[in-house]
Amino acid sequence: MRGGRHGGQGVASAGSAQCCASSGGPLDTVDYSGTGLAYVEYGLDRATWTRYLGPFTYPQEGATTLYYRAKDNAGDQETTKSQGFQIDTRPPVIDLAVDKQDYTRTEPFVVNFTATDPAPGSGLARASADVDGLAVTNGQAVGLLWDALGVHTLTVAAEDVAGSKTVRSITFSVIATLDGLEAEVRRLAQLGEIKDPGTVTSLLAKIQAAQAAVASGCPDAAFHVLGALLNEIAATQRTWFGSRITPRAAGLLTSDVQFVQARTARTCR
Ligand SMILES: [Ca+2]
Repeated sequence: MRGGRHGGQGVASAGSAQCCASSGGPLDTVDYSGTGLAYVEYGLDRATWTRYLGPFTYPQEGATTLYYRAKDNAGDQETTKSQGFQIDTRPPVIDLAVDKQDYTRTEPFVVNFTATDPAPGSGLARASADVDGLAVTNGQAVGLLWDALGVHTLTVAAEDVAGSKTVRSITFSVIATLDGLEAEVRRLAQLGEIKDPGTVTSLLAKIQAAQAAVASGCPDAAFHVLGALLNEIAATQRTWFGSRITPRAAGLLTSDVQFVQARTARTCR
């Protein structure tokens, strides 16, 4: 920022750096005396002065005031000026966490993060979050019913007033379990994705049979019951039974039953 009053002496002006991320600042000078500029000096108080030789670094963060003045070769010294600055050298801090690593489809994933700008800083300007690129808000319960099995990512981005940015991510997984399958069938029935009450009853019976087999220490039986469950789901997609489970629900159940089956040991103890 070049400026200053017009008088018979050297005049210095400070570069504007409100809420700057950088801790340096220029001082421009104009000599109106015709004798030439002797020097410009600056200080953080009105007592200690440093000759200005070029861009310099501020020693402190937060709100600070720069004092500066010029002197020409005629010995005229400018009245001390000052410029307020808000110096911010640290980016925002993001804390984020997941309640647990693995979620079944019917369990809500709750977005949980904090974003702050370390004091004394310029303050937090904005923060945003997304799960796999879809915007979410802090505290939001994100439904996972139709998400793919596997790893998903919560990403949080924050920016302070000075323009410093921080991005952090954390991952969680959507998995399938026997108990989760039972809840999933019930949820899909509530949503009308499984339309036939008899099909709901039959699917639940097989899942419960598999649960009983696992509970009795015989996962081999569970493996075969899950195979029968897959056959039943596939059968609903043939023309004759096509209306009993929507194709997308059938695809979801198939992938989840296969997921559980693959993790069910085939050796009966
Ligand atoms: Ca900051």
